[in-house]
Amino acid sequence: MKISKDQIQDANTKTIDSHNENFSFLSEQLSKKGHDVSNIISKLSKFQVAIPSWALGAGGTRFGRFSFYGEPSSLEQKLDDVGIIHSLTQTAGSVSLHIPWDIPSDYSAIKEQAEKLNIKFDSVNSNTFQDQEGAKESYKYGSLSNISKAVRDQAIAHNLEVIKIGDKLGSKSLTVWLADGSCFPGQNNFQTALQNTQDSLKDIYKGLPNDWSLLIEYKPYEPNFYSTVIQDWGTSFMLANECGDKAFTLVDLGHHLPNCNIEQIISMLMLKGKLGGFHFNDSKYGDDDLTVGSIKPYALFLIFNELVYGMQNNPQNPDLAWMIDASHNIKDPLEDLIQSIEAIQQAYAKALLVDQKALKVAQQEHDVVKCQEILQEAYRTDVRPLVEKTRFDIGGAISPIDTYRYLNVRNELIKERGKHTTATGL
Ligand SMILES: [Mn+2]
Repeated sequence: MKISKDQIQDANTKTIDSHNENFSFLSEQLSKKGHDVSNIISKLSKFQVAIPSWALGAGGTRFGRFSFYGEPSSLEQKLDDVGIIHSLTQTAGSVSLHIPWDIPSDYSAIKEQAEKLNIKFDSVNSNTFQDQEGAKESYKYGSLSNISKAVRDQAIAHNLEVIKIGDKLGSKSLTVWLADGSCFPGQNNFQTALQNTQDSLKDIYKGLPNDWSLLIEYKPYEPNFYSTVIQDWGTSFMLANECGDKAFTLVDLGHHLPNCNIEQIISMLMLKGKLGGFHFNDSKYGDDDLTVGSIKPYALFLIFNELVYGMQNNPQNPDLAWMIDASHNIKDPLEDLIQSIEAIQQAYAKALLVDQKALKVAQQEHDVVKCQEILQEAYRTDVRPLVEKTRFDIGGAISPIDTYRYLNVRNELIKERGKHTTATGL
């Protein structure tokens, strides 16, 4: 199924009048406060976030998985789903593939399809957290950190293969997330595991094309419950520095222990020019992969405030690879992703409203109350008409979720694909 421009325009006619009313009110208010509304809209319209190929089917837990009907069962169908989200939001113009779940059988056909849908190939993700059929070595006790050289070599070779696949598609970065670690004290020697990981990453780094980046993701626990080799930003930062200029840290919102100050981590990494990628999701307890902004919207805003500050003040930091890394198990995955995109755009818009000059003055005067007021003034602004206007101007839906339902997208997909389909890798 593809959504046409006419279908979106038709759906927009239902809400255009109330949207115009809301937007002109907000726009006037913001202009009076000295904001350049068209500049904010222009920044918002340029923001694109990648959709991971594994978020298009219903996710599962270790207790079970409940399929969502009409799921994509091939890479082609996954691209079509990203195309649907992109048509509605005009903000999801890239896909992040997971290898070996999404190896194309016909590269030129896949590239042609992506081009028609106006979708680019973002970072490619390697997988050494599960054994593949017919693999000689097992990752049960780790991959890049494994005590066995044969296992490490297999994992390195896999990553080099992923780079080759990504290169054929036009990707420009490799994301490495390792499940490596231990479940019990004494199981691993911490230093050996870290040293092996460092050496393996260096071997992968050597195979990186010149215009590529290596993004090193960290996570404190799960699937290992005693130690994880790359458990925090500091370890990732250290490994990236050891690898070289093309290696960066990737921050995933769900990969932190409770109450961690993620915005401060982002700010430090951007100052050092080492924040390479960013994965959005939300969580209450651990790596819950919930819809972005569904649990801690203020934290998301504070994070965006640092991202915006970094984008404006840290030319030493590269452009970020943005991706939604959520895969929930009870919602329609496409609606879930649309909600996430909406939350990301709202947080970005609010962060763009922070009066940075006034904040600097208040900080210099140690006016703590004023500092908080400035941030909350931006946070408490209802920016929804601004986000709607951005989407409308670039050909998207004023209300993507309503339009998705109005066009009966899920039923159309079930008609096309059948009820009981399962996305690869899930
Ligand atoms: Mn992630």
